Amino acid sequence: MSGCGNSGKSDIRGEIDNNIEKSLVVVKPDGVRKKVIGEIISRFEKEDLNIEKLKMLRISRELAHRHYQDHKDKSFFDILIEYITSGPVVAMVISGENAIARVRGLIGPTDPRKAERGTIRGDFGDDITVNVIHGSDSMENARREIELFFGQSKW
Ligand code: 3AN
Repeated sequence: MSGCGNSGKSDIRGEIDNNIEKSLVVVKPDGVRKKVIGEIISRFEKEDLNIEKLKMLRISRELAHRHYQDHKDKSFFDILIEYITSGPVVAMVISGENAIARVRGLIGPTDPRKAERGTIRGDFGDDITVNVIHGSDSMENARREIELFFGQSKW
């Protein structure tokens, strides 16, 4: 690294040295309906990931638009918003070494039909929209999403 220590990285308080990351995970409405919240949390805990924060909420249309802002021009955007706001979800902050990639590995690819058995989407997902769970795909998005769901907000 550049020899600047943790200067400029005070927001993560030196955790970068151990590759400790945080990921926003959301069990989507179909995951709640399918009664797999406990099973999903258990899979993360068995891999020694930490559940730091957790809450159940109904995602508003405003939060949905902000969370999925990168997809706003996609053909599936309206369907995605309908689906993610269709029932309660469980949002969590999960932390651990390389948590972002490890969580994504446990979740599996976006399309459950391409996901292996043993991954969360492979075991519980229906299709590319109704795919059980969200996990942050980068540190930048994780920070943005955690602030959206758990920051000083009104949700
Ligand atoms: P991931 O959740 O695997 O990171 P993204 O970020 O590309 O996938 O997409 C966000 C969400 O949008 C997905 N979880 C899925 O519900 C939905 N989605 C992605 N691609 C499609 C698609 N081609 N058609 C319909 N819905 C999609």
